[in-house]
Amino acid sequence: MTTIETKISPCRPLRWTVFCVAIDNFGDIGVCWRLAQQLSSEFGAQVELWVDDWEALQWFLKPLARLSQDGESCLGVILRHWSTEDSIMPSEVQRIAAADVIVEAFACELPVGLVEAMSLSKQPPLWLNLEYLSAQDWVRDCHLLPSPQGGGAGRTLQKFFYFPGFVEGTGGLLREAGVIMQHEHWQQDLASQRAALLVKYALPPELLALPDVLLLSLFTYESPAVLSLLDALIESPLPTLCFVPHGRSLEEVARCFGLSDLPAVGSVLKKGSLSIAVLPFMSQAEYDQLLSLCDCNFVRGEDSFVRAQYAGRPLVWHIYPQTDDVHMDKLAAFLALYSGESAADAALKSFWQNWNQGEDCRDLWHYLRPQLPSLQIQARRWQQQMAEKPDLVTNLLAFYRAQRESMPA
Ligand code: TRH
Repeated sequence: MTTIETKISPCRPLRWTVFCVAIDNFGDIGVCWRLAQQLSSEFGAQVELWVDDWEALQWFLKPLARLSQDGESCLGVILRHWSTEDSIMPSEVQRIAAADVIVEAFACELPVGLVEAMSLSKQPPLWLNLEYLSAQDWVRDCHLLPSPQGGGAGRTLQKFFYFPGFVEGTGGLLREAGVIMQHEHWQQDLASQRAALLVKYALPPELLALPDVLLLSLFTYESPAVLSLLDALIESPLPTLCFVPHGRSLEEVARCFGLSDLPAVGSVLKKGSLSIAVLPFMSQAEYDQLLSLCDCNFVRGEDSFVRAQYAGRPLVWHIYPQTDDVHMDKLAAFLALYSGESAADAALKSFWQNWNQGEDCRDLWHYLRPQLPSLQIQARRWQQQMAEKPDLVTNLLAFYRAQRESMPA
């Protein structure tokens, strides 16, 4: 464990407070929960994570069998419940204002009273706005830009924009130490790891019996494109086993199989060449393992998208849809970094385009599937490339140190 030294007190652990508002789905909390755990477990920081959507947080804790009450600690992180409307208790405000670093995730806006207390503090915390991930060029220009904030009665504070990213000049990606080694370990003996996965989720071992069965994981938003993929898998002459964790993709599965209710966790559905196994919402570590063991992963949003890259497997990204198709520019920016000019790349690009425009992907899947071995090599190359870059927390801590050193003693 590395303890980051500070000018203030060289031996004490740093105090971090992370504020998160869940806009929707799981990604906002997923990212903050990951960040908080890494700060605590790898850098010995004291971390408080304030989350507005307590129920959404429990989805992450349930697989760890650790449902938490406000103020309890889980995996070294103190979990707190807040709401943007209610102010935080004055006694809490003073304590939080004395943190070393305060992160407002995804521009969630700190309580006014806290900002005031920070501006009055002798040494205000480093204040960061952790932004959404994008591969677009402008990210480099905006990363670490300061934004002066009036502190009411106190001094003007600087808030810094912190942009994650894939290239130098950005904040990097969240990546715990050892995550790539972990994938290598899982992938060393694929057959037995896959068999153990079925046992773990009480699924019939015959699901793996068909020769050359292709393993997929499906974690997407609802879309007619998902339905067209399922149709393609059904009609294909080659067998597929598709794992669907609890979530929105099950809507399309139910539609495809003509079910009036969503299939329950543990269900196995079969049609044509397709078998579907419904999994529970797993812990983040268990989900990583699933990504590692599948031949191709359909992922979405931000965090599952990054985790699929660490798994070193071909992936299809269902990007979070935004108004005016802004997300399509984001998609193109990532593809420009990730893919090249080969036939496999062309198949991947066409698939991602149609997938994200909700178009029919049936024929495109039949074109993509034979390209998976080439895409596997490329995915592995990209995994190694990402693994060589400093991770987001390491970069954050370097920025913290630089800021503190630049301050008058
Ligand atoms: O859930 P997402 O769609 O999240 C987000 C949010 O919608 C957010 O508002 C939006 O801005 C952002 O996307 C771009 O997808 P994401 O980011 O992949 O988050 C899912 C999290 O859930 C991630 O941390 C992985 C985790 N997860 C598990 O822990 N267990 C599971 O079984 C599964 C399927 C996922």
